[in-house]
Amino acid sequence: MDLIPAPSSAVRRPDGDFPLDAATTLTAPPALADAERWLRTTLSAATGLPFGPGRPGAGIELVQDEALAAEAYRITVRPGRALLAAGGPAGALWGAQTLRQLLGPDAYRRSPLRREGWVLPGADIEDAPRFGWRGALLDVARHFLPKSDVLRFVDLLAAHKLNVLHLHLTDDQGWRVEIKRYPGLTERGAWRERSMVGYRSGGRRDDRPHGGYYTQDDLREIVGYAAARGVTVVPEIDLPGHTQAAICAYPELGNTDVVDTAALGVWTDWGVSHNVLNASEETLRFFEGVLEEVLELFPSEFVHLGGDECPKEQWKDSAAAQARIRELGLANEDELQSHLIRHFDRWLAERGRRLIGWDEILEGGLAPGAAVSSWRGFGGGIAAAKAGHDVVMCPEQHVYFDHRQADGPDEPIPVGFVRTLEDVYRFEPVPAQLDGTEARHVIGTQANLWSEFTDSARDIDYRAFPRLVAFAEVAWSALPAEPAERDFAGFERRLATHLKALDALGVEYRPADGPLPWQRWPGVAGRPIEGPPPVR
Ligand code: TNX
Repeated sequence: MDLIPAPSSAVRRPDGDFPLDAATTLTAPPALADAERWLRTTLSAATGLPFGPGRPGAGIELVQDEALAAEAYRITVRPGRALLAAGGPAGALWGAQTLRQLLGPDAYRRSPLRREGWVLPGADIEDAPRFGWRGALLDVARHFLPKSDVLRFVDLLAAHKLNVLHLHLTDDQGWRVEIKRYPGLTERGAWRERSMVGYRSGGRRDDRPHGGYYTQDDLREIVGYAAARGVTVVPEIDLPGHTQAAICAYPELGNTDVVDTAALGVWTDWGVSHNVLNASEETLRFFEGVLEEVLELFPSEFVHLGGDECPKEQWKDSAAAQARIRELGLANEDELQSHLIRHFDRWLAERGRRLIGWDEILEGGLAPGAAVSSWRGFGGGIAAAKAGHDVVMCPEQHVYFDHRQADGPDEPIPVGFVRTLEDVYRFEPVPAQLDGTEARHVIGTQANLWSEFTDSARDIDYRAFPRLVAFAEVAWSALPAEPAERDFAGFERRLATHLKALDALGVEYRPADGPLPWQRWPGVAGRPIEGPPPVR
């Protein structure tokens, strides 16, 4: 049956095959309406069969089974009958994805190649995810990704039972979310004059303006579309660093006593800008205003506030920042950063939400309710989990999919580490240093698609696939007794079928033997890190 990600158990019942035809019905209780609608729409388009409503006890039937966990499901296929029992709406959506997969790669097309011969193979399947947070980050700040491509990416996440889309909405190079009370953020902050092409050392620029942003209605649409597919969108508003786009729109947000922030533009370089927020009360109020609108758009429990890579030079030079440090009784600039994060940790908690930030938020003391995205390796995540904080493991040495997936002169824009499909398949999110209780704080894992060196959905497809397929199995499927027992050869066999599904979906994954000519970026400099990633 070649299922990916591998289910907890799957038994083929050759005498249970269920041939589908125009009379095959689809029923579900109101609580599972999202899964019913998705299944009817998707399977009707691919097969040309109507899947009209029917009676319980016949055809394809979705039911809720309180004994199952919310994301768990069970599928039983017998002649004339396919029963999908799910713990809740999410489990029903994941089971629905499995039903499509059981029909084979042509079921991923949007119009029927044939109207006959559709068979659900007889089977007994039981399944539930290993982690509750199975994420991917899209960096729509460095290069804007049109809304239609974001919606398509949501479909791809859901097809792999990934359930978190972390949208990196703001950075030095662009502000991508409409904020009604501060229109300048997008009027000015969403556009830049040009971009670096490749790494700084190559000295290349494209001299072509770049930009774009999502209106609040666009974001409501994305959030709703994702929710109907089991995917939660977690917004990221990065602060206090990675904020040059906001500062150029509202110069009073910057360290005006050390730089002429009114002269800044949206940054046209990659890297870490030294222009960071000041720590005044007014700036806190400004971002509370931003976040009030963000909370209205994104119902997710977690809100990501970045906190990464905030250079402290301007705070060291700024009399205002130093006065603020004294006034607040803080020891240094790290504690000032920590003060800002703590402020928003509290502010979010008062509104029933939780803060998540990059592992730099550990520096100067972690805010009480904060969760950590561990990106500079496992260390931050280990420290946070040991201190009782929740952690999403996304170490750059393993799951930064902007990094290349093979070594070779044709591989586009060599940044970071080489991480092959097999490396990703063997990635283990829970480090051995954590005991059982601590390990439960690893709520999941995430692959990050930073976009300095990808400027279209085609580039993202190439970087993300097929590695995201391997990653989905890491995030979803149960861990074998020994991590070394991960059966990569078996995965590759199943992948051969799954690549046909990706072909049917129109995903431009990296071919196993390397990039096609138009997938290369000849002569564009990167910054490769040679050798294997450091041991955790
Ligand atoms: C580090 S991950 C960053 C990003 C870059 C990425 C490139 C993180 C918190 N910061 O801003 O895009 O490296 O790989």
